[in-house]
Amino acid sequence: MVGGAMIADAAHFCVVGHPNKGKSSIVSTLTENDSIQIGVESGTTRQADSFSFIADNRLLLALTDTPGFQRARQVLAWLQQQTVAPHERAARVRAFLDVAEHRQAFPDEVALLTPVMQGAGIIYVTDASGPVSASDLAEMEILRWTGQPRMAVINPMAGSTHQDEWRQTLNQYFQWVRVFDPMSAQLDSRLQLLRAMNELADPAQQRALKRLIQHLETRESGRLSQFAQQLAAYWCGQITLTLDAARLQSGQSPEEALQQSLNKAEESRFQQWMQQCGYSRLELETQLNWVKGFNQLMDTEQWSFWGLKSKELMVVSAATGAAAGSLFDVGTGGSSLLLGAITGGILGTAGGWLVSQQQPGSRLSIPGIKKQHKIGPVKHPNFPFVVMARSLSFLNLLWSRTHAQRDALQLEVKASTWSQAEQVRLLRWAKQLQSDKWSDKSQQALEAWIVAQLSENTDQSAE
Ligand SMILES: Nc1nc2c(ncn2[C@@H]2O[C@H](COP(=O)(O)OP(=O)(O)OP(=O)(O)O)[C@@H](O)[C@H]2O)c(=O)[nH]1
Ligand SMILES: [Mg+2]
Repeated sequence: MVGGAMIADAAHFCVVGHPNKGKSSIVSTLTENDSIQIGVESGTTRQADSFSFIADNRLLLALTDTPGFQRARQVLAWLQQQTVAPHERAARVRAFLDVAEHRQAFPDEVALLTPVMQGAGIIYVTDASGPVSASDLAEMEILRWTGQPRMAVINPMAGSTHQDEWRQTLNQYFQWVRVFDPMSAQLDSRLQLLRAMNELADPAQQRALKRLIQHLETRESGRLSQFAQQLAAYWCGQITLTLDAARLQSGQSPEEALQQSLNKAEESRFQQWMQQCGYSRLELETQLNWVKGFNQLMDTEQWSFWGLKSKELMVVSAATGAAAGSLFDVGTGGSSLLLGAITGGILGTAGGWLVSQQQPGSRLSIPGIKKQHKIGPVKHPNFPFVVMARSLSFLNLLWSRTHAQRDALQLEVKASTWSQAEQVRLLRWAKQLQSDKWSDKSQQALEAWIVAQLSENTDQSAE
């Protein structure tokens, strides 16, 4: 049941096992739901609850998260009180559920066996961190008595030191046994699990699972170009962002206003990506935890972490300014730095270099309000790097994350890892944008470069 309605034609599996073995984490990753409670303490999940994966308005998969087995040996003893032929075992489990007192005596077992006996398949979760105990065996035996399709997952959360022993035992009770880590499972291993569910399920559920597998595959291949286009559009928007000076709130400095708008644009872009990937509550952190308020684009004092250090910046800026000269001709610095905006030293703190106030009639004025002064765009040569590094980093992390991971996102420093030729390219693109020389070709080249950056990361995380 999901939301009180019977699940017709959707695949339905119940995630069961000992307390605190990562059951909820698995449900969270497979249904892409980061609102499911996961906790270090045993007994986080107190009642069975179903979560669904809906694609194109169709409920394709329902997973029931359950509390862990608490009294498996006693339940098995009750089941075995009578001599029961193998074909009568499922009926015996039903009889167990029909005894009203069992709801008080065995609330967790009743909660997890009820959906199974209503037709759900079983995903049994263990971390294989200790030897197989008598109560573990009782759990597996009870599940075998249900007669429902059964698969087992070893969640390697605590080293899984007894994997061989567990694997051999699980093979006796389950039709499919694999390692699955809900914290790091990329699409490939999720698909592997779904394909196994597909093999075990009945024909109606198989249709739903096939549709789900196809949906995930198509979505993944579409995401690369979708994200690249979105990132390119966002970057171009930030590089050329200007404000109308006449609309400044009183007492607000042009720098403040522009910084606010740029921060907002980043925040809103990040929020949209979060939503697209199904995250409802992600926090942004940095690897420099001791610096407070370090998580906004326009924390300019910290730009050298995301962007380039002063020396690198000097070299790359000079190379970009020197049209036909040597790429590394630092001697052309000063006058040929990006857009000629830097005169007082590249690493001046937030101040005059950040903003150019254009005169009426300048190229970047918006038609209709040409007479107004424009604030922006930001001309510091590190700005294009910082915007790109932060957003690429955010997207990479988001993409390789699973919904069971609940720690804050820690952006990584990126711009300095790009080759000097790439850095020069980025600055040239920024320069073209700011001088109105942007072309479709530049746009395509920028998107292709972003695709390469994103693919590099997804390839690495799949290894
Ligand atoms: N390192 C690591 N930790 C994990 C993994 N899976 C789960 N955890 C952690 O283990 C703890 C328990 O995870 P849950 O998913 O809540 O486990 P559960 O089986 O639902 O627990 P109960 O609801 O209490 O029965 C949480 O702190 C998780 O963050 C894993 O694959 N690796
Ligand atoms: Mg749980």
